[in-house]
Amino acid sequence: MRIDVVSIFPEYLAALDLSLIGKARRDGVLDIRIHDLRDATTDRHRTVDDTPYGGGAGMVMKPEPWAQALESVQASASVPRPTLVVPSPAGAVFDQAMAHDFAELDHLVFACGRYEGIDERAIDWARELFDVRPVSLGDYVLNGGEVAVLAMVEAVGRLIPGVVGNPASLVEESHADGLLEYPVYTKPSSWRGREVPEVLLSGNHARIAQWRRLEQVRRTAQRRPDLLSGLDAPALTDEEHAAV
Ligand code: 6GU
Repeated sequence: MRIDVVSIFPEYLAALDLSLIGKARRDGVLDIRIHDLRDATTDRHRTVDDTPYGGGAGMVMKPEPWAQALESVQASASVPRPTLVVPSPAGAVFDQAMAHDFAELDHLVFACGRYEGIDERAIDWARELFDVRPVSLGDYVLNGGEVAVLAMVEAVGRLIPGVVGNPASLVEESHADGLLEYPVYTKPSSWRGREVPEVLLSGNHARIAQWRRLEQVRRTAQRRPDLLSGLDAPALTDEEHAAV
């Protein structure tokens, strides 16, 4: 999979050299290219922003550096119309389903805005070359798209075959089945007066699976009731229903 990130803070994306994503890059599984938006400017000061028409606080990113940077990425694209993700608190909320959708694509491009955002004409213009997707991490405000890109590249990248060593670990995790993950424990079985739940020491795999599933339902009802109402009714057994 090819991923391009355009940013005025390319150093922010250095974290993509680390851990499983970094290994996948070195192995050639992920082709991640980081670009400095200022390289697409032509003036002496490498200007990327200006004051907003209509007034108001803050600065707006000028459209031309974005057009130059995105045109140059598109010229070497691996598909005719790559997907352009524009991180923004005004976007559709990113979730595991969207991560799976993005993981199916051959080429993802991220345009990291800063300040009050990117001149809307640059976003509209980009629709000629890209499938444009404004995407938000959730209902809070970050200073720019870089941290959101780190989160999205990790969420998408780990779904690409060859990035996560053991694909089974993708199956039993939060959101894989619409529920939160069950609690986990490791040795010692008794620690500072706290015991590992007895069922997990029983060796009875059917009982363990049943317990874990019940804990998933309990935890989801407690912490994320919004997720339970989205589940199909038959997804819960009578006992699981009784637990919530
Ligand atoms: Cl994707 N970008 C910015 N700037 N702020 C955010 C966000 C994205 N998601 C939540 N807040």
